[in-house]
Amino acid sequence: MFDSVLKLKTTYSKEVLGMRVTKFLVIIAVLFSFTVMADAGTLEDVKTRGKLNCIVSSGLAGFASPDEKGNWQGFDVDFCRAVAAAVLGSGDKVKFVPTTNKTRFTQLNAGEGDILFRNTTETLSRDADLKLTFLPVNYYDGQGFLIRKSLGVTSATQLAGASVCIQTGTTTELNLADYFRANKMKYEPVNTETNEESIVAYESKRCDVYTTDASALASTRAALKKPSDHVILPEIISKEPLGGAVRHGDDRWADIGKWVVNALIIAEEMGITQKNVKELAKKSGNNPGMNRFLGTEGSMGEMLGLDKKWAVNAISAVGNYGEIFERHLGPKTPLALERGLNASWKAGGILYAAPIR
Ligand SMILES: N[C@@H](CCC(=O)N[C@@H](CS)C(=O)NCC(=O)O)C(=O)O
Repeated sequence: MFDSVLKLKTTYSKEVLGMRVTKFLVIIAVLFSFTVMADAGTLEDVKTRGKLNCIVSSGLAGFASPDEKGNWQGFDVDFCRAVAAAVLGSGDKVKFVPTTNKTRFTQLNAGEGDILFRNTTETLSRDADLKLTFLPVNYYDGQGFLIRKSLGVTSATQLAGASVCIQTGTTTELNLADYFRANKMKYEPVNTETNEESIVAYESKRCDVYTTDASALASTRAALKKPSDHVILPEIISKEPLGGAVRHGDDRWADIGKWVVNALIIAEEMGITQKNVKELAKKSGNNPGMNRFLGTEGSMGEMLGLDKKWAVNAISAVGNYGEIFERHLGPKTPLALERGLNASWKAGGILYAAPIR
């Protein structure tokens, strides 16, 4: 090394050498800043800001909508609150960023939100082309049809020639085209940008039928003037695994989102609830898995770059997955949805989170 420096000294004048060193340092600095950018530091940004910016929908009762006092409520909202609680210690430290289907990914990629929970289906193109990292599925859904009973239609196969309300920028419009093509039927699309617009169009009979995720249809039907005049057809024409998402390029942040979702699911499996979590976390018990979860043993929080009470804080803020579901979507809510596929694998569903160990 010293030899080569000597050789450089003899070959180049001090000025040329100086320029080369400067150039070299600039390149190193640029490469370093790219590495930092690729590693994004969302966790640090959120901690410095003291708030999580969470991208949600513009309003879908049960999933994300502001109540009469302007407080956001819903299933997706609680996932935002759980992440905020795990990272910042309080489920209230969230700024909700309402988006349409069309703008949600651009807004996430532009940094207007740190994370997205917005009735969003994981697909290959959204991952590989739009560069989103999906978190574990938090609602297994599928696309259905809502129609006025008076039309006498009992199956989606009778929808040839129908006018169909759909929202742009969704998997819904792509599935609809596939379904009608495969069944050699024609339809007339009536495009809208939000659920609210779709409801107006549907109620004013600008479309015969409204299609979207079955969970959103349950929410929409409950919001209609006379829900019992409308029926959801039996066909489910697609798979819609709904989940949170973050931008590509920040693995640490993606890990945090992923393990918070897993923690909510695992808490239900373990019988850890919003009510008992603080008591359970007071001391180490003789269930090692529970101890790891509660942070009374091991260093799971530390590995994520979080406090050891990260999972306790998340559950204290919103409860476990089952509690969130019951509160916003379950049989006692206007949506009246059954757990179905979204039951824990221990109760006949397919919710199955990777272990915290
Ligand atoms: N899961 C599908 C469909 C999403 C979707 O259409 N969501 C509607 C359901 S009605 C929504 O969230 N609307 C609320 C809004 O308009 O802001 C996707 O990811 O493309």
